[in-house]
Amino acid sequence: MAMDYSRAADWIVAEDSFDPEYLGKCESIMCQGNGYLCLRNATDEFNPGEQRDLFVAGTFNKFDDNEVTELPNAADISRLDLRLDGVRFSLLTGKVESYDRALNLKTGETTRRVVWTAPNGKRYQLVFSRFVSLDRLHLIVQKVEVTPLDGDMELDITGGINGQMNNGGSQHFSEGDKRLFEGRHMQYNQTTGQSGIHFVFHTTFSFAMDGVPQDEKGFIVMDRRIIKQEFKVAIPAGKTLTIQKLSTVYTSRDRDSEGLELSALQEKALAGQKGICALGYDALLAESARAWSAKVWDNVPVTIQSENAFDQLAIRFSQYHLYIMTPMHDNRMNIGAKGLSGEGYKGHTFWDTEMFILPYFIYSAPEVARSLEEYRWLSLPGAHKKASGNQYEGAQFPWESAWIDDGEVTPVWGAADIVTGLPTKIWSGFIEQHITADVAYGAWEYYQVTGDQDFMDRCGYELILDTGKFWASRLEEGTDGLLHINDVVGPDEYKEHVDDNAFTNYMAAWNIRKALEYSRQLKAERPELYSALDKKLGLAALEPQWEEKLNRIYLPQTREDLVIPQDRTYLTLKDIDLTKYKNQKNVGSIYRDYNQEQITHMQVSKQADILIMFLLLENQFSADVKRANWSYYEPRTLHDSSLSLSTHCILANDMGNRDMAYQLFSSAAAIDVGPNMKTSDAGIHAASLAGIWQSVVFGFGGVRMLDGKLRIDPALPDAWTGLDFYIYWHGQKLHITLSHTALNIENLTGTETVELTVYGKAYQVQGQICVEL
Ligand code: IFM
Repeated sequence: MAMDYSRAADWIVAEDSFDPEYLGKCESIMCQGNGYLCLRNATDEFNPGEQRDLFVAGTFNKFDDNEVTELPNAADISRLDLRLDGVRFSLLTGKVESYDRALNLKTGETTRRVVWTAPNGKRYQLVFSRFVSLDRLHLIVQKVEVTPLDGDMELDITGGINGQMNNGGSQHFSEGDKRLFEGRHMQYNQTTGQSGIHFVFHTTFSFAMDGVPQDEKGFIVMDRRIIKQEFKVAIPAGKTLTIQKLSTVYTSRDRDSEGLELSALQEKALAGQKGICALGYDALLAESARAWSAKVWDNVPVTIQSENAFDQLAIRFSQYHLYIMTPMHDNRMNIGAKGLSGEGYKGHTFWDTEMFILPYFIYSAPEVARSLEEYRWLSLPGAHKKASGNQYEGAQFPWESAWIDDGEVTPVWGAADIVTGLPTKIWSGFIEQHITADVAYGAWEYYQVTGDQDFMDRCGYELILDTGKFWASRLEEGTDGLLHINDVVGPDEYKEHVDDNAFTNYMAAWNIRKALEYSRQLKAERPELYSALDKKLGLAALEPQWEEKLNRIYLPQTREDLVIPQDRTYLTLKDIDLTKYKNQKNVGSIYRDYNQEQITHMQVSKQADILIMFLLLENQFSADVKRANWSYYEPRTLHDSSLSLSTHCILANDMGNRDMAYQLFSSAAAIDVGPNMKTSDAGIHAASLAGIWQSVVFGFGGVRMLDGKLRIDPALPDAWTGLDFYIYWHGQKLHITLSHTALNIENLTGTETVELTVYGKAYQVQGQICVEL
């Protein structure tokens, strides 16, 4: 079984055959959603080992005190049991004569075409299609077309709503009401045990024979946590029966349903269900496809001219997932590390948002970026709780976040320790602290690129000042008279309990510097806002502290060979031969030979650490320093986190190593959509997908915001002849077209002049400019 990229130019990601060993791959990469909900693409028929997931953003629930809160796996509406002339349809039996399963990235529709010979020798053609509407947030639509190929047939269809789902055994819901309305609309509701969120589901079947609607009467079945209908339909030879199943999900977490009694929510959801039933699959699909075009494909497309069609497919795949994973409708929610595509990382939000995903939205859909940073501002109470719980001041953001007032939700125990035989303790929730500066950086980056003063006044200044306050309290007095940040995990999670992780210290210093700068600026220019923030945060007392501490914070410096120590001990640790792990097929193989404790004492890195600093604080480091550190750390980095490759790709391009950059881009691009069938079982890699866009636009496209200024220093890989993309800068939409010899920038908005530099030369664009490269 393999992925099929032969229709990449037609926006199609496909698999060419069915293999029950690899169900997780397409369940994840072909998941469908709209940021409100997301349905994993488990096949309609049951398969052992499948992972059938339906998530609604923000509906977190904590099963019990031994577990952390997570996104509950809601009732399933996707399963359909079919019996063809009395024989259960299953690709594990009989013979699969032909098979094709495809995701059309342009429309968001998946289609699975099968010709199947049943064990009794009769042949059938089945086409399964489904989509989740991009703009009707509650809607999931399925269609199955069944054609007998050997004479008349009788088809039994069973489907409905199944509340027996769980998350790895944890059942998050209590059972609720079941009811059938008007003989066709099945209703089921369930309520989360701890957070008390009501979910109301409806599903409705309809049938047509060769396009002519049929009035089929179903037999209603109710069972424990299940409501379903059974239908029996005769299909004459040469005819095709089309089954449509339209489903909706509403929850009491929905902003426009807050405070509704369950009965009112049920009524509202039923009315919604009846409304969409009046429309059919094709009309709803066309409407959703139009929404995809308007929002993404006609608005901010990225076009790569290359002989290698996979590159174009990969960037479209990345954009597709960025929209289905992001709760654009509600600023109380953020993006999970696996989006909404699987149970991995429990739907929690990490630094992945600010460092990897946020830039996409800042430059492509600033209003979405604003919503993501408003989530952080709304989460400040949780950040205060975390800081004070650790005897610090200000806002300390949780390493993993869920609902806005949850605070820290990182699980404490993880995978097996091969030496002790115990679960490994996950220290990130306790001491991976750089996230606090990352959040502040995200807010600042949003402001610099958009100029959104209203956001800054309401949320941005407070985020930067309150996090600056945290860092001032976090610094530790050293015997050398300097201030240190001891006992942390940096971005490289293979190193635990380290002192003075360079990334953490530099980012903390950046955060404090920005806080001081803004505090002074507000005092001088915005006395009212300053006084409100001073009252909240005590700015007058903080300013002298910030100033004094900035002078004494320890920032690891370059050695003679220009290498900066990643932390106090990294460069003194033993080197081991990493060849085996560098050539591994699947990530994390080092854990098969060593435990975390042993890995902490070797010069081996999981992911980009110091190197991210060179991107964020680019102007602070010379090209020589970047090159020296790249050459030192990359050979010791296993890229065991999917976050690693895009950072390396962008830096490789910055250093002029275009071949290496392209190789790294190709590896990053392949993580989810690529041919390895085991990479995505627990869900797609959200940050890495955004990293593909960063590699293209920040890497090869050369776009960067540096100290508030736009810089475009492009360098295309040899494999590409052109690149075309759009970015927003201070409300102006720029269309950027690139070849190896020319850079064309058109200001499509044209209401203001955009200033930028290209390879050190300044330009102003209100209309269009062309720069020879
Ligand atoms: O945030 C990342 C981390 O950097 C590496 N482990 C996985 C996390 C979630 O993607």
